[in-house]
Amino acid sequence: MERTLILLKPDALQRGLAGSILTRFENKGLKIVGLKLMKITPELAAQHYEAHKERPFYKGLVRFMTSAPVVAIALEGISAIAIARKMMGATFGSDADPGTIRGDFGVSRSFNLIHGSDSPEAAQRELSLFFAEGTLDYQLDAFRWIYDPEDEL
Ligand code: D4T
Repeated sequence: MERTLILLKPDALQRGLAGSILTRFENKGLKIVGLKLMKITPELAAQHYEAHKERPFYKGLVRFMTSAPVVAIALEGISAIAIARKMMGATFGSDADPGTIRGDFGVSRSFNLIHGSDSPEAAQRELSLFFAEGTLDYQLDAFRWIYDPEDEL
């Protein structure tokens, strides 16, 4: 089982898409182990996007991410990181395939609705940034029907 950090960015919440996007992850069979509405501080944005510090879009990205609340979500599942990334689609809505979150809900080349960790190392780092208090351990009864225990768990 893997855990990954998802952020529903300010445009997702302002456009009333947070519920629709969360529903996609629930429908897929990913387990919610953390969920909160929060405002990202400039300090947290700087830590989260440290790798992009020198990129020309960095300032605008931090401004956007701190401009309004986001929904932070921790999801659990087998290959949760890769599955969530696939569901998100390509970075820009204009390039993302139909059927993906960015492909279905956006066209922008900067307001791209959602963030998802891109590796186990990134997931661990980002979960500790956004869920410093930890995520939840509990039994999701539906997992009995989402995974075949004989070959998957
Ligand atoms: P995130 O990190 O938000 O899940 O997006 P991606 O993993 O798909 O894309 P990324 O790391 O390359 O970019 C991070 C973030 O910066 C914005 N961005 C990116 C932008 O505004 N202009 C740009 O030219 C690029 C490359 C969008 C996502």
